[in-house]
Amino acid sequence: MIVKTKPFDGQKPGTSGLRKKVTVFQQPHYAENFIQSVFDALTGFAGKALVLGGDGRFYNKEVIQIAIRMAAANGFGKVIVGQDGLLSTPATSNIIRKYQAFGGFILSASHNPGGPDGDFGIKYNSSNGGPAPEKLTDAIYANTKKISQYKIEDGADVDLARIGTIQMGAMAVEVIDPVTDYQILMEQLFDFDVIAQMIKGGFTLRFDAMSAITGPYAHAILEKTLGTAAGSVVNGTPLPDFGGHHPDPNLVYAKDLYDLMMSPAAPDFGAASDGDGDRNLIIGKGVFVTPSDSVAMLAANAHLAEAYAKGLAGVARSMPTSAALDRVAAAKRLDCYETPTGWKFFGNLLDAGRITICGEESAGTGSNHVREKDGLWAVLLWLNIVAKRKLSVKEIVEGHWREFGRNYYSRHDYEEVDAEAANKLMADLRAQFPKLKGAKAAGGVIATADDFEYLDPVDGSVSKSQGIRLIFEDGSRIIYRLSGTGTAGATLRLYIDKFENKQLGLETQSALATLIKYADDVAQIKSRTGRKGPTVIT
Ligand code: VG1
Ligand code: CO
Repeated sequence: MIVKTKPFDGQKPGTSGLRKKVTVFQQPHYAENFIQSVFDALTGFAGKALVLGGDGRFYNKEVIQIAIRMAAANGFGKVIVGQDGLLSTPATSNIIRKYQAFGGFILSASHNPGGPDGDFGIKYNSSNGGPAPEKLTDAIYANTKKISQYKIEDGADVDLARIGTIQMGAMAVEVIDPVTDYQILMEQLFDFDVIAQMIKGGFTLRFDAMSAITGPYAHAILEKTLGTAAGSVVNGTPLPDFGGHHPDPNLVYAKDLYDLMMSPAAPDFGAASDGDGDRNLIIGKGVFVTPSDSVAMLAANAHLAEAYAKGLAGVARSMPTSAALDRVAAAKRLDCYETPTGWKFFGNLLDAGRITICGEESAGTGSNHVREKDGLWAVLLWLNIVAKRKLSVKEIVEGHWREFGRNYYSRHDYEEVDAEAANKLMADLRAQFPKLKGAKAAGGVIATADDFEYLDPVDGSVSKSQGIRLIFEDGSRIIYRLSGTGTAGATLRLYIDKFENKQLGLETQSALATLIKYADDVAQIKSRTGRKGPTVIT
């Protein structure tokens, strides 16, 4: 049936899909309008397959049913959906690729909180398994502003608890186990025997699934297959409100894990993932591995795992991610690309075979095995490396710093600040930065001051205004940008990166103190936002 509707506030393409408060999505026709706006931006899907899944957050169940009915009415031949409407982001990417689907929807607001007062989101991924590129998100956004109708089938809800295939009109609905295909892929990439041996030998770990989607995957892979002790996966049942927590694996929201890992009772390895399973937090006994370091260390050691034994084609990092990866690339003579924030920018490089491993400072790491960042993949690669090298995480981290030097790195988030004040801050910085070039500041000289612009080397597209950078002569960097994933006010992110090859054991915030102070002086963050300090420091 065809339902008449009106253009709606579909939001400019963000870092990752459409993200809004649950209460916004609950407005009549809201989810339908967005889904139809996506379908209207696509061509050639008649009779093809669409993959559907979500991270289990509040409203997942409702929107999955809407999406199935709309896929049928719009002429898809088949929907492949995770049991109970569940699929992690990397698992969705894998299923799209493996079954050559036309694309897929992931229902998630990722690391944002869930529940009736929390956030909801819809991401569309294309046939390569990756987030819709900017061209497509622009077209979707344009459709949201002119939509007048959507197509949806009538009828009862599909029973998503039962694995198997049923028909909805001319369309097949195949309900699959969310874990099986993902686990098969992981077993192909990594030396499960070597990891299992290490675990048998007494290696202990804790994985915190944060009551989000990775629970079922971690139970199956870590506990049941690799043999970690029962209970080593905690918060392993996906809950609609994530147990009231923020499913963001950082030092604030995964504090219990951090505290454990710094205590005498620490297991050998600690890790966590986010709402939709694409992020990873890695903490060794007594050592937190910053995500920027983690991608560099994984790139340096990846050849120890089966899938990467032949070496890497190249690597990439998002612009605000520390330059630790660049040092590994230089030593190994690999191309190293610098992209804007957001996984969609890695897609072309991966598809073109120019890179094998890539990552973001926001705890996203991944490879060419799918087209999304992948939390459990990073955990398994770390375990594979630890098992092969027979060293602790701490020994690997410290050895890496001795070999490559250390990039002290931190991100300061000012969450949900007044949007107008944040926009003004950025506008004033943009007006000011040409004057900063050549300035003596924070004990150094500013060599470059600009607004990051990316020229995609594969398709030639240009993305402007991706963050203001102050780059010092010694390579230290201060970066300011506004988040594209928040749902209330604005979130200002300040990133600080400083290379050091002598003093390797400093405390991060003190090592960066001069740069941090200068960053605030230039942008007047505290006075303009009215905040005494950042909401989250990573
Ligand atoms: C944040 C991170 C970015 C990440 C994005 C989506 O974006 O900084 O690195 O790709 O979230 O991650 P922003 O625009 O808020 O800085 V996920 O795990 O929320 O899909
Ligand atoms: Co995520």
